[in-house]
Amino acid sequence: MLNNTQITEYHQDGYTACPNFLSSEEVARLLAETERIISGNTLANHDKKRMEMEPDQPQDGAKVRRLYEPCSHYPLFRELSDSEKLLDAVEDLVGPNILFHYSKLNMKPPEIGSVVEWHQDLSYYPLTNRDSLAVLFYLDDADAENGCLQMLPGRHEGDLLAHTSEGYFQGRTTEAVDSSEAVLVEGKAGAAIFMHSMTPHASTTNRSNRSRRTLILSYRAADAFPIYYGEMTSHVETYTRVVRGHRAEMARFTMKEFPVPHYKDRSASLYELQDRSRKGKIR
Ligand SMILES: O=C(O)CCC(=O)C(=O)O
Repeated sequence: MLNNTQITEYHQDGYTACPNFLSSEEVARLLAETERIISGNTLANHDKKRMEMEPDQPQDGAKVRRLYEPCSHYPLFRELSDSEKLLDAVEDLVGPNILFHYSKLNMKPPEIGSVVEWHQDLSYYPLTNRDSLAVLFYLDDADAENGCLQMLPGRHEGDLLAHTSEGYFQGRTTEAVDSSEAVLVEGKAGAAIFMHSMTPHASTTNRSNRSRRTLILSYRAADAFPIYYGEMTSHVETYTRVVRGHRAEMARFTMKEFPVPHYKDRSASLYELQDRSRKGKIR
């Protein structure tokens, strides 16, 4: 359960941080399971259905960029996504009927960990209403050097920032973000950050010799339905499940209109999409 200050902060700023949400034992168990899952995978030879590697490393390099959908594939992660403590907190923010939406573990390995450019999550998966969020668990201490999250407080209200150029979705904002407004969300391992799906966020590359592993679980109100059904949506929707309350009989609409993400050629992971966008390949 969140306290009133945290709930108010979430609604005002678009995020709230809860230090020590996970105990050090819980963090250690999640990290041990992560090590087990990634062990033996290399850039040249890895399970492409389950993980994405950092591209800028030798063929025998073992630096993983992201684990796909850990809460659907591995029981220890699934247990966390179903835990009462976590769902109580999510209920405080999106209401009693909750859908698990997706999960990922961003590894941000030492000295290489890829940049994540400014974006709003809802730009990737437009829904009929805005009651959706991500819970970001730091599994390592996170600070400016190893690429902690950065957010623009109070920018979750109002219209979506532009993420499109020449008619195609770029996976990052295409209008300038005033980074002087950005707040660095530093935190110790075990902290949970509850972030609204409209909150602009980003992170730098990892310039340190420490990892910055962050487990991300997304939930939404059960009456928030996809309004754009592209390749990405059809894949992600196969993993959704009601985790509290009941499924919705009605979709709830709170917006008159919302931009849809037209992908050029094919959908891709955030990292790949943003990289192609930087190289001017999405036009
Ligand atoms: O890992 C990060 O720093 C940001 C993650 C993120 O925004 C995402 O994966 O959508």
